[in-house]
Amino acid sequence: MNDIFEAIQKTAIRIKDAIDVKDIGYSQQENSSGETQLQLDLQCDLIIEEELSKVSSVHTIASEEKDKELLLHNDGEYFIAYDPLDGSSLVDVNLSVGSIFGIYKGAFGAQNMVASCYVVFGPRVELVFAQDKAKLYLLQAGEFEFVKEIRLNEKGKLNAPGGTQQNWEPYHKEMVDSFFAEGYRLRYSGGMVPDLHQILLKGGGLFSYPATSDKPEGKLRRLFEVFPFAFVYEAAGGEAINGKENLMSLGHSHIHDTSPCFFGSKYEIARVRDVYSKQG
Ligand code: AHM
Ligand code: MG
Repeated sequence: MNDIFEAIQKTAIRIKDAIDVKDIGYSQQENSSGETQLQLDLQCDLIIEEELSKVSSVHTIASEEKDKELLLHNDGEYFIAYDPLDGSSLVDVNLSVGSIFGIYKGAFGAQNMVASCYVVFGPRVELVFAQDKAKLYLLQAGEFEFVKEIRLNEKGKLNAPGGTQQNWEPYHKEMVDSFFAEGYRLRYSGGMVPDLHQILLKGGGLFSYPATSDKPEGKLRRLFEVFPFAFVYEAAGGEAINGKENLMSLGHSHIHDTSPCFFGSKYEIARVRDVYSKQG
């Protein structure tokens, strides 16, 4: 597992460089020497593929940018699903973005997850790696240094409601409003990595991406986004559900399957469970 953690750190340093030097992320754009530029998220995908290819314990990878899984080492035991640059359109407006990694043993699937990791590319580069605990690291002078263990409070103050409000169910809107009525503050950038990171570091709150009329299965992908963050939130003492069930108890039938999802501290998730349990 340490070799995987080290490889992820290398990808983070290379992705940070790619974000910094890249002509702003439009695909098929020509650079100053007339070469076609690779879209930034595809470039990040290749960086991760290249670094994980060097780790013999990695059996197979699946990327949000690839249609199919890719076998790397027949003798490896780990299956890694990653989103190379989540929220990549936010790079163009200079907001934070992130990479997400779910590390599974033996096969992809929430029940097989053994570790999870994400990297936030903001004013600073921070990395959270979760096994039994969620640990925060900060990139300083080319090295990731351990900062602290992350623990959520029982109750937070932030509310990050995803999806288009027009397409929310009325009971979902009522629930979101009930938190605002209680003093919760809106914090939503449109990047799940910085939005979920903020809730984790500020002690708690709720991030939701519900089923909507246009996206009945939600938007966020189980293997690359939903399960990895569910694992981190549970390791930090929070909870993660799809409305009724724990996200980590869900299956998947395709690597790109999505799910409605709610991540938060215990108080907020209890309310979500209560509201959603009353729906059919
Ligand atoms: P992406 O994988 O295409 O970048 O989309 C994922 C992003 C998440 O980071 C974010 O939480 C969500 O899409 C925002 O969606 P919306 O604008 O519908 O709220
Ligand atoms: Mg994504």
